[in-house]
This record gives sequence, C-alpha cells and structure tokens, in this order.
Amino acid sequence: MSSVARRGRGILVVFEGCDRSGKSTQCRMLVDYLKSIGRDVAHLRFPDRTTAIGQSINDYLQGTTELEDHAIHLLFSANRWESVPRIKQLLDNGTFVVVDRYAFSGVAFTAAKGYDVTWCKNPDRGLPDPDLIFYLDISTKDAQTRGSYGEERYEKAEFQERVAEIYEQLKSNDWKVVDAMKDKNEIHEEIRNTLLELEEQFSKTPLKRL
Ligand code: T5A
Ligand code: NA
Repeated sequence: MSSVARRGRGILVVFEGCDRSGKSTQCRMLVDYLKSIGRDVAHLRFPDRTTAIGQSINDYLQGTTELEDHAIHLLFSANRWESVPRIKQLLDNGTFVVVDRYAFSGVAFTAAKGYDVTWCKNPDRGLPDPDLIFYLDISTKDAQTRGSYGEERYEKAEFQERVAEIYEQLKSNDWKVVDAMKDKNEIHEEIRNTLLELEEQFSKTPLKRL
C-alpha cells in the first residue's frame, strides 16, 4: 500500500471542545486507526501534566494550589511551548501529530474568566498552527450527564457555558465542527474521512504559525 510511503511533512491535528465533549476518546480512536493503517503517529495532550510546569498546572486544576489568573494562563502556554521542538521534529519526520486540546483551550478558559481575548491569545503567538481543528460540539446540559463531570476546577455548568461562548468567537470557517452527541464510532468515521481527504493537501503546504 502506498499509505506507508513518506508524503512530505506530518499533519498537525487538534481536538477542541468543552469538558466531557469526547476529545480524549476521539484522539485515542484516531491514533489507533492511523497506526492500524501503518502511519507514524504521535499522541500529545495539553496540559501535559508530566513536566514540571505540567505538575504545577495539575495541582492548580485539582485545587490543591491557587495561582493568579494571568500566571496560570502563562503556565498553560509555556506548557505548549516546551513541546514545540518535539512537535516540529515529529512533523518534519512525516509523523502525524494528534493533539488533545491546544491554544484555543488556553484562550477559551481564561477569557471565560472575563479577560481580554487578544491578551489571552498573545502568549501562544508563534506556536505551530494546526492543519486541522476538530471541534466537538456539545451542550453543557448534555456534557454534565457524562462521567465524573464536576471534579476539577473548571467543571461547573455556568463556567462551561462561558467557555462555549468564547469558543464560538474563536471558531473560524476552517474548523471542523462535529456533533459530539452522535455515536462515538460515527464521529470517528467522520473525523478520519475528513483527515484522509485533506492529508495530501496539507502535507505539501508549509506549516504555518499562530
Ligand atoms: N485548560 C486546558 C485550560 O484552562 N487552559 C489550557 O491551555 C488547557 C490546555 C483539563 C482542564 O484544563 C483546562 C481545560 C480543562 O478544564 P483535560 O485534562 O483535557 O483539561 O480535561 P479532561 O478532564 O481530561 O478531559 P475532558 O473533561 O475535556 O473530557 P474529553 O476528553 O472531552 O472527553 P472524554 O473523551 O474523556 O469523554 C468523557 C466521557 O464521555 C464519554 C466517555 O466514555 C467518557 O465517559 N463519551 C461519550 N459518551 C457518549 N457518546 C459519545 N460520543 C462519547 N464520547 C465520549
Ligand atoms: Na480529556
């Protein structure tokens, strides 16, 4: 099969959406699928709780520490920046990079606290710009019915409503909006078909920056 042949750079795919919209589920399914057809693929998630910065973020999210709003925003951004060398190297090597949350989560969650969207975007300026953004669209009411909603800092209905409003402002025409209430297999098929359709086009286009 020609599917294993190197076709230029890898594709940067990002999943975004409110808490419990099914991002991690779809990332896993996409990564498994790409592996099953013989592609090189890396699975990243933000926050990356494994680094020193990520551990501070984890403590904040779990409520064991408090951090000033601007300071935690910058830590979330720094946690993405510390991955940039790896992301670039993977893409240069022709590896698919599938990412669970990215800069748009950073903006949506801080702006939902009432901060200026432009200020929120600034620290992430210059990060690799995703080729494809899948937005898993779910109402707060539906999200709340899913497992363990309400355990971490931002998992409150009223706050999630604000997050969804900011995502609406951030969304551009090229975001792929997916109905997150469909069956997970149906969603997966939609996502993989879109990716396979656009893969060749993106692999020949230079990576842009946010
Ligand atoms: N954050 C993050 C910031 O404030 N700034 C930032 O810069 C970044 C990057 C942690 C928090 O950090 C904030 C945002 C978050 O509040 P996280 O670690 O990604 O972010 O959060 P998690 O708790 O891991 O994940 P989410 O709550 O966002 O859930 P997912 O990944 O969207 O959903 P998933 O796949 O785990 O599914 C949730 C449940 O629904 C079921 C699953 O089985 C699971 O039980 N499910 C479905 N059920 C029915 N139909 C479907 N189609 C389903 N798909 C999944
Ligand atoms: Na998740």
